[in-house]
Amino acid sequence: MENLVAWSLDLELFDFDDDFDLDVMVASRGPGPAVVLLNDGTGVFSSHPVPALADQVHAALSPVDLDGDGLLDVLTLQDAPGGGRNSVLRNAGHGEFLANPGPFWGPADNPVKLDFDAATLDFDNDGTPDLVVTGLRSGMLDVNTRLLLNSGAALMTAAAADGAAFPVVPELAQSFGLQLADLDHDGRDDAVVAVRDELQRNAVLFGSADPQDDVPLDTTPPRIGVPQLFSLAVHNRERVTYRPGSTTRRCRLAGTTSGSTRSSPHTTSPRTRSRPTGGACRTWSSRSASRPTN
Ligand SMILES: [Ca+2]
Ligand SMILES: [Ca+2]
Ligand SMILES: [Ca+2]
Ligand SMILES: [Ca+2]
Repeated sequence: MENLVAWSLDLELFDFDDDFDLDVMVASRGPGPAVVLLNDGTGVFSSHPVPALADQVHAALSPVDLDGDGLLDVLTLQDAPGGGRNSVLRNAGHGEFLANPGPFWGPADNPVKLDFDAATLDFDNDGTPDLVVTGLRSGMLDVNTRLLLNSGAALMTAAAADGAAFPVVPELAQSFGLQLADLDHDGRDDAVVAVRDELQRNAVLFGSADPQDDVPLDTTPPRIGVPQLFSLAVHNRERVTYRPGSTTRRCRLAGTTSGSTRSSPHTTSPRTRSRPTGGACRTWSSRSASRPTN
């Protein structure tokens, strides 16, 4: 097997080119940039050069739709050998990405750090994925775990408690991995932290409402996006043709009956009807799961 990356600390499977199959992105600490392998839909992968990654090496990556356009963007962490700033690669569709446009993550909220992982949650319940990043503490008082709020156009450090999502304690000085979930079902996100310190155990921190933590209740249901629309269509035995930034066509398959589909209580749309008549296709906007445009 060809060795494409010399030093890699992360790998993600996601749909890089928006054609509904899983592709591979491999982080690289160099020499050489990250590697993207596109899936042809049958499990055969081929290298896909990405100009936005050409000058970049990084420690970790995380796919997430930051700007809410239905296309997965990519966060990259430590974009330099030995540590650096983080970046946002914004998905422009069809496998093309723009490096930190705007900038989406400006220098003031993106200092040079030794970040090794990022996890998302909608901390402020405004429908946008917010971000917690963590990594190695570079000094006694270095805030190595931060909460960043996402306006949909930029990431900004949360104002609360010097920007720390977690306390600056020795136990969390070498955080290498982070996952967020509501483990105790109290409506507040909790955190599981992987620690690279032989003297410390991995940690679970429970979100609480006390003024020091101030983790709010999660009151916002997940948004319906294109993947959910696709899965509804599969359930209804329909064929879906999706073009990013354009329209989505849904066609009832021959020999099937159509019906209405209720969304779950956790979706934003109370009901999505799916009754194409006479076998005809219907076209939806790619931003809407429930309103035919013609
Ligand atoms: Ca793909
Ligand atoms: Ca996006
Ligand atoms: Ca948010
Ligand atoms: Ca909880």
